[in-house]
This record gives sequence, C-alpha cells and structure tokens, in this order.
Amino acid sequence: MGTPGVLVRFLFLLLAQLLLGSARGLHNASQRTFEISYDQNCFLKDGQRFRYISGSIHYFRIPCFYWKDRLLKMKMAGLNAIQTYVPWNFHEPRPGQYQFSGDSDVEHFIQLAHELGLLVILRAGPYVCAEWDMGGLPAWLLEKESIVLRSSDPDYLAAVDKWLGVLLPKMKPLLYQNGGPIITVQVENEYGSYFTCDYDYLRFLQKRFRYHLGDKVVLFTTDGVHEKLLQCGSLQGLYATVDFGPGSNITAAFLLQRNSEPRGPLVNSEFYTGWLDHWGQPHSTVTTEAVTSSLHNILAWGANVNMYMFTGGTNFAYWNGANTPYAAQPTSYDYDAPLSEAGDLTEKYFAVRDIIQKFAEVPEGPIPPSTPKFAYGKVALKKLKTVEEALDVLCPSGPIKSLYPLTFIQVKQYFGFVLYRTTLPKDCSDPTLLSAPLNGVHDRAYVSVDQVPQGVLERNRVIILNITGKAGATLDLLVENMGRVNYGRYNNDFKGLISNLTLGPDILTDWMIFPLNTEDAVEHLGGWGGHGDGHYVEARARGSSNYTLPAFYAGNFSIPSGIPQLPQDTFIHFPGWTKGQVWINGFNLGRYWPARGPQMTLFVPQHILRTSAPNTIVVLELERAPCGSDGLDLCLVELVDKPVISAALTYDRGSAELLSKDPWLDRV
Ligand code: NDJ
Repeated sequence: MGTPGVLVRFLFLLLAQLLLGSARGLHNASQRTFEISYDQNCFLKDGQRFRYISGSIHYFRIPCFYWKDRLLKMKMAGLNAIQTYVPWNFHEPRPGQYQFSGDSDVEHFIQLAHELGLLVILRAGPYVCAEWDMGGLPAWLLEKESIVLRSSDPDYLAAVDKWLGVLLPKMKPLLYQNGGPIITVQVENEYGSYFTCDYDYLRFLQKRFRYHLGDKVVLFTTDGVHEKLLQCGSLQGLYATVDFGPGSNITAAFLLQRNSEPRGPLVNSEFYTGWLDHWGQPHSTVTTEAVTSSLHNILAWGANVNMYMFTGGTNFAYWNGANTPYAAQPTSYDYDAPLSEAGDLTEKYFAVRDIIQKFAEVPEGPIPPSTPKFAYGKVALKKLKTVEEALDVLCPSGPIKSLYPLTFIQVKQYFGFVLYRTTLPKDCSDPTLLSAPLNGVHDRAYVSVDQVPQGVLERNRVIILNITGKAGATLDLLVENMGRVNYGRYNNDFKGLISNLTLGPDILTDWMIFPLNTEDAVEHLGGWGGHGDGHYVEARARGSSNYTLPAFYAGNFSIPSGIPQLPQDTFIHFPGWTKGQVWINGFNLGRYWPARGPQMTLFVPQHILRTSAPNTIVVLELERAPCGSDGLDLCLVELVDKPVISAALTYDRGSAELLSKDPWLDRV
C-alpha cells in the first residue's frame, strides 16, 4: 500500500478512535458535567439522569494502609459514591502548620476512590461535627477567648478564609467537571442546629467556595428534618438536603426538603445505619431490619442517599469529640456500621447490599474478605516512671508559673494532659475539701499530695474531694482533656483548670503549669530498656479505693518473621486496668477505660506492628494499675482476636461508680 493509503488508514483509525471514545462516554474534562435538573427533579451526570447511593467513610479514622480495602468493600456493596468530611483541625494542628501527607493525604484518598470508580461527596466544613474534637474546628481558634465560632466573627472568618484558601485549591482539580470524582460539595454542617443562625456567615462561605471551586460544582447544605433547622441552615444558591435515620417518616422528611427545594433531587445526606457511643453508656446499635426496610423505601422514592456511617473506624490518639451534658465519645467509632471498625463484613453489610441490588447493579466478583485477626497473647508490662518522675521528658521546657490556673489554650497545649502543681497553704492533717466550685475541671484531674494519690475530680460528676497533707506539701493535679464538644452551642470547649480551685475556704494560687508532650516522651520512653523480662506474676487484686499514681508502663512482644500473613490486625485488652492511653511502637491507639466501658478493647491495625524487631507497648495508666504499687511485680495487657465494644455496664452503689462488666475477664 503506497504512502497515501497509509495516511488515509491512519486518519480513519484516528477518527474512529475519537468517535468511539466519545460514544463510550469517556468524556474529557471539558465535557464532564454534574448538575441539578430542576425539571426532572434529579441530578444529571454528563447529561444523563443520575442517583447516588453513597456511604460515609472518614479517611481520618482509618489508616491510609486500609483506605483501598474499605473503599473496595464499599464499591462491592453496590455504592456508586462515598462521602467524607474534611476536619480542619486534622490538617492544621497549629496556625499555619499544614499536614496533608500519610494518613492526612486527603487528595490521595479521593484519587483512590476515583481509581475504583467511586464518585465523591465532599463535606468540606469548615465545621463537620462527626463526633470529632470540636467538630473539626481547630482548638487554637479559642486563643481569642471571646471568639464566636460558626459566625461572621471577623477573627473566625479570617482563619476560615485562610484555611479554605489552602484546602479548596487542592480539591478543585478533583472536581468531576475537572476530571475528578467530586460531584457535590457540602458547605458547613447542619448549620440550622446552631444558635448563631448567621446568614452573613453562610453567604461568606458560599462566596469563598464559589471563588475557589468555580460556578459549576453543586454546593449543598444538610440539616435535620425540622422547618426551623432548614430555615437557619440553608441559603439561596446552596442546594438544601436533609438527614434522617431509620424509623423516620420518609414522606414527611422529603416534604420538608421540598419546602426548601420545591424542585430538584431528593437527598438524604445522612441515613443513620447505627449511632454514636459515649463512655459509660451502652453501645448503640440499630437493627439490620430497621436499616434495610428504611433504605428500601428511600431508594423506592428514587431519592439519593448517603449511609452514615458505612464504615466508622477509630478515634485514634485524642481525636474523639463529646456531647453535652458533657459526655465524651470513646476511641471506637464502630457506629454499628455495615463495615465494622476493623473493616469486617457484617450481616448488615450483606443485607444492605441485597437492598441496593434491587435498585442498582452490584459489581460481580470477590469482595475483599474481613482481615484475619491474630491473638498475640499476654504481654508483661513493667512500670517505668510516674508522670512526676518523667516530667523532665514530658515537659523539657519546664513549667509556666501563674498566680491562677491557665487553660490548655493559654499554655498552647491542645490535646492530652497538663500537670497543675501548687503547695498546700496550710496543714491538712484532717481530710480537707479540695473543690472546683464552678465545675472548672475540664475534664478529669488525677489528684496527689506529695506523690500520694488522693482521688479523681471529674467534670459534671465529682467536683469535691477530701485530701490530706502537711502545709507546704506538693499538690499535683494531672488534668486530662477528654475531647472537645463537637455538637451544639458549647463547642468553644476550653480545657484544663478553667476556673479556680479552693482548699477549704481558700482559693489556691501560685501554680506551676506543665504542658505534657506525651508523643515525644513516649518515643523517648519507648527506647528505654528493662521493659519487663517477658514473664509476669498475676497482678495482685486491688481494692477499688486505692489509686496508683499516673505512670507509664512498658513491655515488648515479638512477632516471628517469615510467617506469611504476619503481622495481622489485633485488639488490645486491659484486664484489671482502669483508664489511660496506649501506644504501640509510638502509634497513639487512643484511650482505654474498661472501668467505665462499653469499650473494653482497642483496635490495633497490623501496619503499626513489625516482625523485624520487638513491638513496644507503652501504657499511661491514670487511676489504678493492676501492678503492685511498689512497681516490683509485672502486670499484663493482652492482644486478642475479637473486639469488645459493648460490655454490659453496671452501677456499683457501694462505690457510686459506674462499672463495666468485662466479658474477657470471665474468660480467663
Ligand atoms: O451531621 C452530624 C454528623 O456529623 C449529625 N449527627 C451525627 C451523629 O453521628 C454526626 O455528628 C448528629 N450529631 S445528629 C449530634 C448528636 C447529638 C447527641
């Protein structure tokens, strides 16, 4: 064939490719559209009617090691979209310091969803609620003590504007119109539930979202199903959606949405598949039947739905939030969701998948299985140092001196612990009342005099405590931030001793205040030798009243190399321990509180474990360790293969303590 023939053939093939490409819907970015059709009352994707069936997953509650596993399980359930929040405080822990790598790499998370063919509903805040510390707002906003959060307070807006100027340009290339998976973007979160009801604030956000993201992307709001909520939570130009759970009257709910949006798609942005937990309250569950029957009806309405949560994950480190009256959420964010905290396939998962299959195509092929869990067994821990003994490592820059106590924010400490120290101004040989008359301990204080434990003060629960000691003795209060209120008007939740303490009739003054950097200290402590010698003696039974000083305990366990599939996920259990924080190989797994429950074990994702060297467990026990107070004998934790997050709670009238019944202890 001569040259002209080759050229003709080449041109023909090129033309065919172009025509075929566009017919297959492989739209290049310039042709991709995602919009609202007000006459067809639906979304349009590339001009075609589209209904999303979505599930919430929070990248900030799942190690990036597991992102693809969870996303693929969601895809295989028949979801065509996923929904995530972006917690501002997760990415800007200190003003102007940004974190977008590793477990904070939100762009990578969205790209992974895209690669799996999942669309993304981005709930960009700046406030997100979500049982997350301060609803995702960074605590450093409270450095202006009078700031009015979620309003047109100029200092708040200035910080929001700067943050949106960092986040939204990262999101723009990921918009569906620009070739990415993001189809809609939520502005604020259930704003109608907040007391400010400030339209200037919503208009500011709308303007800034439009400035950074352009005019094409669908911006929306979400509010609970009540007229007043939609009144304050929605704004012309932001598509109003609602949220409601199983058992709600769907007709009434969507009629309410129609009040705000007479035309356009019906959307439930949070269809609750389970519910949140609080320490000391029974684990929340929602029956599969309730979820599936309601989901079926929503889908039969032709409505768009996002299941909150599809997989909950974990509040690692100190990230949990709280509700009011003050009640902190636990480390587990299992939410009784279709995928468990550890990503396991539950019967709810398959039941939901069956419902979706009645309305949409569910992918064929294997579903990634629940990951195997390994019981590495008991690990002996040995007491390393009390907090007091480790102050040089925990607070290397030394204390801040102040006549009256300062809050965490005032000493620029946002999470974890601050030690407040003063001396007894008088002799207290007879028990003398230490009190927080204005309920100013936020949230728990572990009290000692000259290194003799005296007991615990707790926000809303214990505001007086009898102490004894000689004049001039050292009075220590280790104050723990248990998580900031994430919902409602009180989310300007200051931590520490936020008002004066009195001893008898006298106000205590002349404080030394030690912000504690636990993360660096644990790294340092983790390197210490002498973590117990591998065997342990059964911990001596301890009376319920005798406290031990807050102290660090450490131990090692090895995982043999060369065994396929090891290391595997596991759960850590704390037989006989009371309350504290736990790290493995420097990774802050979160809070444990088996004395209160309902959570008794913490999820340990396999990627933090190693076979190449011993794995170091560090425990900071705040109240009562099962080891002898002399610290000579060892005590243990146990790595087990099943989680316990729903222990039965009992109330011990004798000690007026709420005590949980640890099913694991029945086993041993
Ligand atoms: O938008 C909120 C979401 O982020 C709506 N929720 C969810 C509960 O899981 C979650 O916080 C509510 N939170 S209604 C308030 C609960 C008050 C007890």
